[in-house]
Amino acid sequence: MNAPVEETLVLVKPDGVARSLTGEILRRIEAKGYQLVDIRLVHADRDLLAKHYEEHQGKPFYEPLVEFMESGPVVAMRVAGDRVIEGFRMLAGTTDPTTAAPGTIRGDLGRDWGLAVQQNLVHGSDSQESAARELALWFA
Ligand code: RTP
Ligand code: MG
Repeated sequence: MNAPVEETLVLVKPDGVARSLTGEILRRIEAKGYQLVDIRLVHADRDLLAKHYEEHQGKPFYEPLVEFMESGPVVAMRVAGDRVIEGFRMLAGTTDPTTAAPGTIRGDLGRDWGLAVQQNLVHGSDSQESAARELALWFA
């Protein structure tokens, strides 16, 4: 029997929505061959963000990260495909947009703005456990 198709949570962060890059980001996801299963615009509150970023609580960038993420709407997407968790993180590129490889979302479209936290356009779940937990939070 085939394994069920994998799903991941993609967020277009407030900087991506504000810069009208949602369409460009979704275009890259679809062009890669992944399938959009569900999508919603969410203005996340602190409670949701605290749960989403619980692994980062206590780190120096945690508070600026939560402030950034609640500064405007985000677009949450449920995206499906074989090995989509790893595949989307390759599309996104590494965390720091200044050094993310050209060809990636962060490398092509992001840069450092000298702010307290990396504004890097997108989030993608980093494991099957994270994906299940995060999809349940954002698509409750
Ligand atoms: P994400 O969770 O958003 O997909 O990104 P990631 O795995 O590449 O990065 P992670 O280590 O999980 O960090 C979560 C988000 O926190 C912000 N961050 N800023 N030193 C910094 O300024 C710093 N470190 C992390 C970024 O927005 C990062 O995506
Ligand atoms: Mg992460």
